[in-house]
Amino acid sequence: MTVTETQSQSEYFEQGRRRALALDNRGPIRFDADGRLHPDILEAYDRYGFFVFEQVIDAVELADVRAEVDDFLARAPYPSKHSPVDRFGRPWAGHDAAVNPWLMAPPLSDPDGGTSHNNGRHPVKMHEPTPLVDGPQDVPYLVFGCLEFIPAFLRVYGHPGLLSVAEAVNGPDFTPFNEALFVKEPGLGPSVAWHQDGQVHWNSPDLDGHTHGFNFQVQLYGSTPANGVWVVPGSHKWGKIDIKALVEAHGGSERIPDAIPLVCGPGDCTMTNRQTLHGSFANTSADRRVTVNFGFHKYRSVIGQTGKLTGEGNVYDVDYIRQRSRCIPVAIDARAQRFPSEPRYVYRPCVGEEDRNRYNEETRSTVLKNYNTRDLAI
Ligand SMILES: O=C(O)CCC(=O)C(=O)O
Repeated sequence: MTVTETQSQSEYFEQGRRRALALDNRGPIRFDADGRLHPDILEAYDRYGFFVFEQVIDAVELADVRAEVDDFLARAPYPSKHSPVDRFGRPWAGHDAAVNPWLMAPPLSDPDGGTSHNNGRHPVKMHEPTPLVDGPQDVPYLVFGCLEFIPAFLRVYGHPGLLSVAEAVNGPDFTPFNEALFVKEPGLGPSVAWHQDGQVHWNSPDLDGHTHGFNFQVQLYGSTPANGVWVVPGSHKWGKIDIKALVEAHGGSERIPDAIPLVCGPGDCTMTNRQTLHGSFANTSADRRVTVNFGFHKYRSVIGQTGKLTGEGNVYDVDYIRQRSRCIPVAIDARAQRFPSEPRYVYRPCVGEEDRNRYNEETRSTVLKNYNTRDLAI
């Protein structure tokens, strides 16, 4: 990258930050007098396709989650994705799981842009800066199966405020999607090329701005223009976008002019519509980003569908969805065991099944073990 390119990148980042902070789509999770999610939040989310919830996770819980996540990340394959061991010579975590937890790529690379991965949804390659430090051959950028492997992640998943938001947006019978960590270590973190997440409903006559669900991203260290996700506001209502043509229309630059970065402090949580055009740059900054990422769907968007992406080929019938959704009450119970005085969220589809869905040895084996072979990816 030349000096001029670097300068214009920092200008782009700074302008993005100013535009992000000027939007009226951030604040705490708020409810109205009837206990419903505040309509201003729903309206702003519907308009922009994303919302930044501030200070969702407090400092005590954040310390818990950071420690457990770091323990887990230390057990990644090292120094390359082909290594049978972690950096301490132990077999890497999850080596016997049904789904390999570790998606790894060379530092600052773009593993998906311009490839056919994920059904070709990342058509344009991002700039791949040269790393300034000697790092391992591959670094983890996406980690799957986190409800099983990281109990503190499971407890965040059972957060009553976030689950109430999911209900307000997707209805009381909302379902899981999948759960992962996004990891962008300073000077190493790979990029995620521009894409829309949705796969199955683009040509459906019932498609609306919310058909493919949304992702929550809880930020453990915050998120900046340099290491965070960028979103084109309102693009969740544009249908399937010709991303290649859009980038070409901007002179082939990956710095899409209308995009806005998700600027967050530690403990903030964004909600981003999966139909938005979004992506993130290779992290050449000095700031770490580690994101607890989990999504939710409307029941009617998943029932009867055949899985794409992580649930590839699976048929989402009533029993499949029911079993996968049990992760929600198990997470609620795990959270209640750690924070007994906090109000519990009541997940309507599993009311009456509380005993069966306690967080204990049995559900760790019957609900959480390899639970992500049943992702609801659409
Ligand atoms: O966190 C990131 O960098 C990318 C997130 C993303 O693209 C996604 O969740 O689809």
